[in-house]
Amino acid sequence: MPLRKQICACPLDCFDVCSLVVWTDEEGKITKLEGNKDHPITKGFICDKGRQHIERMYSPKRLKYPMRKLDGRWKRISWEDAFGVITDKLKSYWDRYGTKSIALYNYSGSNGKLKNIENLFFDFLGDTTRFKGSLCCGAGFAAQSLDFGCPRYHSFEDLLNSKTIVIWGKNPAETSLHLFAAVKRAKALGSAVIVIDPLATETAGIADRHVRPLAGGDCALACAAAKYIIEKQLYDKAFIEKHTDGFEALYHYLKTLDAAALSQRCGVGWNEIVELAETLCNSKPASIHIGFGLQRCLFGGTAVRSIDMLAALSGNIGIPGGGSNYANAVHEHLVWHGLNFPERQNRVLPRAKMGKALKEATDPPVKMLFISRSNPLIQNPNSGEVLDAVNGVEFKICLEHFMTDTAEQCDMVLPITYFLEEEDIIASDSWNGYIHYNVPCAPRYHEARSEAEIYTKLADLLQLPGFPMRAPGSWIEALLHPSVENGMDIEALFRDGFVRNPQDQDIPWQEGHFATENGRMKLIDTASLETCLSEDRIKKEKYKLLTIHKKNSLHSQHFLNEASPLPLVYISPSDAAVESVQDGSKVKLSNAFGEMEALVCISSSCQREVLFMYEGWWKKNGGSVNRLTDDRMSDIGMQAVFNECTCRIERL
Ligand SMILES: Nc1nc2c(c(=O)[nH]1)N[C@H]1C(S)=C(S)[C@@H](COP(=O)(O)OP(=O)(O)OC[C@H]3O[C@@H](n4cnc5c(=O)[nH]c(N)nc54)[C@H](O)[C@@H]3O)O[C@H]1N2
Ligand SMILES: Nc1nc2c(c(=O)[nH]1)N[C@H]1C(S)=C(S)[C@@H](COP(=O)(O)OP(=O)(O)OC[C@H]3O[C@@H](n4cnc5c(=O)[nH]c(N)nc54)[C@H](O)[C@@H]3O)O[C@H]1N2
Ligand code: SF4
Ligand SMILES: [Mo]
Repeated sequence: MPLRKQICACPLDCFDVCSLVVWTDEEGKITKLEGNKDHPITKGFICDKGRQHIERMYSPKRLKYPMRKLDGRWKRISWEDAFGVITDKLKSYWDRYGTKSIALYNYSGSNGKLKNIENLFFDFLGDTTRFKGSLCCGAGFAAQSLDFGCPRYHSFEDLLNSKTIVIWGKNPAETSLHLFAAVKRAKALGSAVIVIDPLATETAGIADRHVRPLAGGDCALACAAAKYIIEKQLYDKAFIEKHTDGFEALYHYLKTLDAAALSQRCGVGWNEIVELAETLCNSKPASIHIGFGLQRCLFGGTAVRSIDMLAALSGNIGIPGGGSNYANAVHEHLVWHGLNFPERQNRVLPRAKMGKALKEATDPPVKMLFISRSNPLIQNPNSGEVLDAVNGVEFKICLEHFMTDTAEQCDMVLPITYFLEEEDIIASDSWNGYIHYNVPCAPRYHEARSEAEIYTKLADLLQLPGFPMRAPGSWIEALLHPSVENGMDIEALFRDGFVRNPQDQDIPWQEGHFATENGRMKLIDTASLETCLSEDRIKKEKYKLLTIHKKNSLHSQHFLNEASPLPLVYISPSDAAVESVQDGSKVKLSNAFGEMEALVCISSSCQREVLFMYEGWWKKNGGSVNRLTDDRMSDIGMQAVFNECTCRIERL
């Protein structure tokens, strides 16, 4: 019999940030979890990953105790011993090699804001080694920060005002179910849906028009459409004049570009380009929804900026039902209040080059590595090199729920509480403009502890100078203080479990004032366009390999129970014939970074010479797709370029 009902939010790094209703029985066990009907975005439904939370939380595979690897075997240890070993190691490496021999690698395993205590601890520890840059959305974030001052997303409700909805390099049918539901609702009410994606995704399945550019062809496509708009004098003169900088140069530059060359470069016929341009200008308002997939390439920043330019020229910025929607940077106030941070000269390594960077960091070498909220051996580019580099570090600690491939390579694992066992604030800059409050709903699983407890304890044992000692509850207060100052209704947050961030707006930039230095939108410069458009696009290997996100897993997390003996690779019917492979054929994929085995799935979603795989596969299923991915970085934003990957395919 369900007894207690509480409201929590899903902390997975997903656009939707669902509000959950959680039921706990007399023994304190969670028995039921469902989508909150009262939350304006969740609207009472959640995805399979959300529904699996109870199963994962009580999974026998969950880490129960701190463990240490000794002579290659895992041995249970007490928390006291774990803290003893960690503080001894910290002091010893610190004395022998300096604080920069100690590194923190953390990423996106949870949207819990209190989890950032990891960073806080390291800030007070000393000048250490940290990672910077993005595996996720960095190029586009940097792009919109240049263009608008910061990325902002139109509200969920405002989508219904769009006459045209353009979903560009985004696959919400798999990655954002609530956005997808809203798009379907808008379509039922009469909006036209255009999907721009090299793959025939499930999202493209509902489109009125599916434009299929070559991967990496978005800048050429946007420039081609912009050229048409300029030459036909269709652009929004009033908006351009009043609110933007940089038009004059663009106007002349776009005119000089050759239409046929642009069309060839993006792989989209001129008629289709014209149709896109006409629709954006004549079937307004048009909202563009730019995905994170399309900016994971060398010119990812330029691609997003060129789409922003197109949205501006067509007059779709700052109007109801419009927007060049990418991310929603409204939660920057969720940071600690009243702390005097020490000035730091950390050694900063690029996240996208984790393997190389760790190997090259020799003065001093990294001797001790904390890994938290992440699975870099699976998720980071060029994962073969990441494995080598991580193995080269003397002492590695992983804070986890499960024995992932990364945890398995470490010397100590610490069991972390599940979100339903801890207090936290949940918010994400990717879309949802609400702030959510989580209360502990159930007792902890075995000996799991939260990051807040672990790092506070370590700071105490080390007597870290200046580290602010607080009880977990008062961390939340410090975290919320700046938002309260900013107008957030804290009573509503604690009462309902969520509250809209006052920074979140239905129609960003409606008043014509941008967050840039001079308040005007900055149109992309012609030099950036020229560099991107003149890039040599010769493929290193025959097949382009896109590695995309899967509906039923958040990255590697839900591959925990995956049964397939090998990862699946999707190939077009015509390429399958060329390579003499059938459904289920075992193949080897290879390139200069590495090789892996996979099983073939023939799929008409693929274009000729474009393969796709889902990211997230574990070693037990044949290993990470990132053994093949490129560890260079995008033009801006230090973004990993997973989708630059090309490979050969060979039947085994
Ligand atoms: N179920 C589920 N949901 C998730 C996630 C998950 O792992 N699983 N991850 C979350 C996270 S962290 C993120 S970052 C987001 C990602 O969300 P999305 O951006 O929606 O997802 P991706 O799969 O990265 O890529 C989207 C699309 O980009 C297309 N694409 C690739 N290259 C190009 C290109 O050059 N041009 C164009 N036009 N399209 C291209 C791919 O074919 C793919 O269909 O999803 C979030 N939501
Ligand atoms: N080839 C390819 N690779 C990609 C991508 C791609 O599109 N293609 N996408 C990239 C993107 S967009 C992203 S965001 C990254 C994601 O990269 P990661 O963040 O490394 O990915 P996850 O697999 O989600 O790993 C998170 C881990 O954190 C653990 N975890 C969950 N909650 C907590 C917690 O509260 N505390 C602690 N300590 N741990 C917790 C989970 O069990 C899980 O093992 O992957 C990137 N990798
Ligand atoms: S993974 Fe995303 S869609 Fe699923 S419950 Fe969590 S926030 Fe909602
Ligand atoms: Mo991401």
